[in-house]
Amino acid sequence: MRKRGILITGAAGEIGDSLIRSLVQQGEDLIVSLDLKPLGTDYSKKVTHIQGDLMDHALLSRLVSEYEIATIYHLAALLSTRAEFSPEMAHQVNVEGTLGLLKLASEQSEWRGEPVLFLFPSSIAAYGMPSLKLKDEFRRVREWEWNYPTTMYGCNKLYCEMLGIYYSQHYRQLAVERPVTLDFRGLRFPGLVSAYTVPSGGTSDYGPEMLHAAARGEPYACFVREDTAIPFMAMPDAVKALLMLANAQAQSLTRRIYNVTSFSLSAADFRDQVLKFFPKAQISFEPDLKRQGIVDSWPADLNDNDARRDWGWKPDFDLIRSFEEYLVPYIKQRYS
Ligand code: AKB
Repeated sequence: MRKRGILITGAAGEIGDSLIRSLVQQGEDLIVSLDLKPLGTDYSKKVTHIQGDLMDHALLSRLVSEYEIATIYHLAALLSTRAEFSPEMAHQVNVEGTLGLLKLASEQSEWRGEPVLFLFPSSIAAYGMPSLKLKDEFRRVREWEWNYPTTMYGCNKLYCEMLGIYYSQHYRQLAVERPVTLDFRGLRFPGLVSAYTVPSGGTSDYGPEMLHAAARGEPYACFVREDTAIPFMAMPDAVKALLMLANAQAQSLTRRIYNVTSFSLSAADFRDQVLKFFPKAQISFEPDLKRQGIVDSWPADLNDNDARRDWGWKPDFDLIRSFEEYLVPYIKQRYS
């Protein structure tokens, strides 16, 4: 008999680390994690880590021969800045990797006679505001607005959202018998900030980089202008959103892709928060015009009313609580 478990791809990344921690705390005892890298934390018998490539079809086949996968958290992705340096590779990982996993989840749904739950973190990068004037005018964007991404990563995320909806609702639509299809649910995240990990390869990274540099006592040159505004969220809320959406009743969902957010602020406001807790921090602004262009194309804020209405979404950490009760205490501990 196969063992029934949860699959987490990109498990050694920022979200993976916190998600596994929460799932283990909740008593999940069969988690299969997949990543090119080893896991940062040892979860002993709770997590079976496979160090390997998502694109390795033989590996995925072996995986499903051993495990009955009921839920997939597909976190593996090349983020926005890194993806611009190797767009075709980003497409391979972000799109083909997702497609392979959607196919696997579809087959598993049919085998089980029950939908595999497929959780997909998407991003503010799926939006593309055409100008700063419009960004300022239309601040809290809805899910269906301004879907004109300007980065490979954003294009990949938006397309994979559509693929997920296709595999959930229209897969094999011409077949005589409707197959049991997977249950795809996606979240458009703002920039995420963790107390434990520093992101790499993203363009919202200036926020967490500023904070971690201050905690380490290192100077930081921020690569965007002071007035640059995007939404952010503390990592525990990102994990909470994923788990809430995974546990939401299918009947209560009116969409498959939901915005979620916590607080929106400018890079100067972010600096001011950091200075409140690390008054000696040396933070300067040296905008990189190219990366600035990417952040300028992202909305200043997200409208997450649908998530609030459909499955009761509400962040635990607003700006003040994020810094006072999560980021600063744990970061201080980390670097002390
Ligand atoms: C990135 O900067 O690429 C990510 C994102 C906003 O999805 N953090």
